[in-house]
Amino acid sequence: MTATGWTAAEGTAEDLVQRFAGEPLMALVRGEVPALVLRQSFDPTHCAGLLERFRERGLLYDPHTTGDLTPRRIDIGTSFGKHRADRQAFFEHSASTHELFATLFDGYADPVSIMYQALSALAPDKDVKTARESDGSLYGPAIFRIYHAELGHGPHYDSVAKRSEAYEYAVSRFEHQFAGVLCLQNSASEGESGEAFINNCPWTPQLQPVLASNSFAEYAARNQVERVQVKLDPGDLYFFFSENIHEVPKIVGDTPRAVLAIFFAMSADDDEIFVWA
Ligand SMILES: O=C(O)CCC(=O)C(=O)O
Ligand SMILES: [Fe+2]
Repeated sequence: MTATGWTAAEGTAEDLVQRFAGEPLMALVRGEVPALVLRQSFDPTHCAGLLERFRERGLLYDPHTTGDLTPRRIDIGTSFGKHRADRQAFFEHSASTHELFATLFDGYADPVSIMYQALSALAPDKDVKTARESDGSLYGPAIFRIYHAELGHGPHYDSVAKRSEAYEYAVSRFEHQFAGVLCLQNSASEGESGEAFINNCPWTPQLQPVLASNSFAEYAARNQVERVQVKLDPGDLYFFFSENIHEVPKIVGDTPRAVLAIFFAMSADDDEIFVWA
């Protein structure tokens, strides 16, 4: 909380559409609120069930006891950022994710569909779809991420157009980029562990040296940048403008943080919203 009350907007998608005159996503871009939070969008018992399913299918492992023992994030899905350098391999990996997700949730509600439905409800005038190229190649639809101890994200922003400059990909055509995160499991530790902070500070080229020198915290303090932590329980979902500088404090303790994440992008004058991971 800050003196100016820059706080997340919570409610049903319909509440939020009403509150922001039909355009809650644009309210994020304009910095009116740091995040849109939709509580209990997904049944928490299904969150636990899905994690058990992943374990049974061998998709979860403890990086502290596997391989070279380097803690690393477990991704179930296709990360554009990780794979985009090799276009063909990226789309092949994405196709295998679509195949995996076709049966992975059997017996549970489909969390990917639930995220897409929530996003559609927040953008009633737009057509929300998995990002694709003109030849029909599909990007990965969403990604599960499991963060063990010591893992998080330092201050950064996400924008394919501005940060990655991946102009050879269709997702670069959009003006504004966002992220959505559904909490499946919190790390047990109290405090800052694993819960995201959003800064009221969209990236500009002037910020690049600040990020490059790892001095965003000092910059933010000097400039009294508003900063809000989004606290979630399993089943809660939040959306934010990923061009704002944001971070996920490192996980502390033995219980990993597990989420389902999407990136998406839109432009005011474009009928489509493209979603990927
Ligand atoms: O997991 C989150 O809450 C945010 C993740 C994030 O910032 C990212 O994946 O770039
Ligand atoms: Fe991010």
